[in-house]
Parts: sequence; structure tokens; C-alpha cells
Amino acid sequence: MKKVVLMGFLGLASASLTVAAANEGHMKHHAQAGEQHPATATADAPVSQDVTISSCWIRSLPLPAPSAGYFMVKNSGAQAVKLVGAASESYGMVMLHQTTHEDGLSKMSMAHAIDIPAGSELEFKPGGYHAMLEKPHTTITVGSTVTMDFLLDNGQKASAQCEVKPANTKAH
Ligand SMILES: [Cu+2]
Repeated sequence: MKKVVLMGFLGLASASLTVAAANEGHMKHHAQAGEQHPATATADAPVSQDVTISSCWIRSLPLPAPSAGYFMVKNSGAQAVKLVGAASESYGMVMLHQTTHEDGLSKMSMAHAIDIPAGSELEFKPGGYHAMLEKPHTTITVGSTVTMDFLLDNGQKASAQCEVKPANTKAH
């Protein structure tokens, strides 16, 4: 039962959230998932003219916890797209996650294809969708900028410059 309570705290992202709780929650989550996640390849993908990523920031957490990335996705095109993956040269692995709330508890799960309807925006934010950034190649320092690429189901990508912020940041 203890793990459920910890993950509940994590999803709330409330002022009472401590770094220690976030750290443990993420580690337990990933230890349990046990899935294999192939790294998303974005290097050769053409840049989308319709989909843009803005206001991207990364919550820096102490190692070995993964960091979480938040941003706004905008699809100004006439076609619906799906966000199907993400990658960063600064991390060995980036995954799309969704925190969901049920019966007063929250949990994280993999999000394999996230709909971005034509003309719409979707915010990735604490307590909802987020990018989970694992296996940093170097120390990711607060105040630095990390490039992230987001892969779409049409084979195109959208890129973002993400600002690294302290662990206790609540919103951008
Ligand atoms: Cu996550």
C-alpha cells in the first residue's frame, strides 16, 4: 500500500510534494513498468510546418531519478496528428507519459499516441501528460537548455529548446 500512497503524492504535484517523494515515486514507477522502450529516432525526420512546441521546461531531479519535461503542443495545420515519441541528445531515453487520477489516487502510464486535433493545442503539465527523460549523458544543470525532438505519426518532427528548472518548480 505504501507505494500507492507515494505515487498519489507524486501525481498531485502539490506544494507539499518533496523532492524525495518525487524521486522515489518515479523510481518505483519505472522499476514496476518493466517494459522495453526502444529509443525514438528523430534525426532524419523532416521538420513539421504545422506542429510547434513552445514553453518547454524540464524539472531537474537528483540522479538517478529521471527528469520530467513539460510544454505546449500546437497543431496549426488542417490535419490531425498524433505525438508518438520524443528524443533528446542529452538523454539516453525519452518517453511520453500520462498521469491519471482515479479514486483520489494518481498513477503514471505510457502514452503511445497522443491526439493533437487540427487547430488545437495540448498542454503537457504536472499532473497530466509529460515527457519522462531518462539516462542523462551528462549532468543536466539548472539554468541550462536542452533540445528535445518530438516525433509525429506522419513521420515529421517538432523540436523545442527546453529550460532546465529546479525540482520544486510548480509551473512555467
Ligand atoms: Cu512519468
